[in-house]
Amino acid sequence: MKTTADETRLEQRFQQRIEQEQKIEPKDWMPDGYRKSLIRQISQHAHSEVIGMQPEGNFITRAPSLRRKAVLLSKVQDEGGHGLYLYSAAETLGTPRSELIAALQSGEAKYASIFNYPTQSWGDIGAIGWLVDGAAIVNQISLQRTSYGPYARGMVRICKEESFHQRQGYEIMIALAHGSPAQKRMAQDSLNRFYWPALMMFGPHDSESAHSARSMQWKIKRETNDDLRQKFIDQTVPQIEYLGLQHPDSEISWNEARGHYDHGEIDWNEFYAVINGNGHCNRQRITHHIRAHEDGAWVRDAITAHNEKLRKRAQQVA
Ligand code: BYC
Repeated sequence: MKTTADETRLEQRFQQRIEQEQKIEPKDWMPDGYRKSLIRQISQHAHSEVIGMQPEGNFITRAPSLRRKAVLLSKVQDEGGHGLYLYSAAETLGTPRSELIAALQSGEAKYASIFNYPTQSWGDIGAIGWLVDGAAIVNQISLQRTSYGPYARGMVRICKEESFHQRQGYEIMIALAHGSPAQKRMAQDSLNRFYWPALMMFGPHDSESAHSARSMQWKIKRETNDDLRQKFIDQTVPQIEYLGLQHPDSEISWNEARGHYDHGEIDWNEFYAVINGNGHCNRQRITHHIRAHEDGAWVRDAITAHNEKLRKRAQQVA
């Protein structure tokens, strides 16, 4: 049995490895809190990818051309793939996928608040690719350096795909913003509705963030919520200017001394209402997930039966 002194030594050694930028791998010793925090963050990240398929999936049958439809279909499929890499990464920490999915469906586990907003127009598909995937990339580039090996490696591939997603969204916005007056109005309306929720994707202010301090110490997170949000705000200003649209934040202004844009405040009441289950689409998203999951039960059963058959055959041969 391990004594407290053994535990302390293990923790010190663990933290030393983190400081030396060594990746932590599934079979390595890790503090319980590190394991729990990773399972929480990686599984919520996976849930976000999968639930995030719904708002865009809503427009696959309504895309304005065959090309747009093919691109959107492929993008939404990519998101499902990201969910699968991330569930696999979470499973390496010892929690089966069925438990992770049960936590999503019961409301115990969160997913990104942004996906509880409805998609109302084709412009929203542009705004999601540009702003939502754009915000996700800013976060995920930093997560490529996260201390847990499987999560970091998953992020490298995800970032490559997200960069295509961001461009497809911005390309839609360029077409609309430089199109007819009605199309330009559509682009502006989508920007207005998705800008603030995109900023909320980075989480609460650092001063309010329950997990940031520990996660930064363990290098699960490499940059804080506010620092990442500022990066996104700064990169988005010239993109809005290029589109010739009006910035949704009337307080946005360049601060020469800080070398960053100053900005208005997020509506935090709205943020907390949405993450606590009271956004426009929370119930709809989970109901749909449960239905799709139940519809897919036969596929999981078939895979289990097939694996069992292979296992028995291998046993016989042996
Ligand atoms: N929405 O202490 P904090 C995509 C929760 S999908 C909901 O700062 P942390 C895409 C937080 O979980 C990419 N909940 O937490 C897919 C915590 O609650 P719990 C999604 C939020 O973990 C399809 C509490 O608030 N990306 O790209 O240190 C189509 C306190 O927060 C949110 C990721 O998931 C939120 N916005 O930092 C298109 C990135 N913010 O767990 C696109 C991975 C906070 O105590 N995750 N909460 O119940 C992260 O980087 C971090 O988990 C966060 C939050 C920055 C999100």
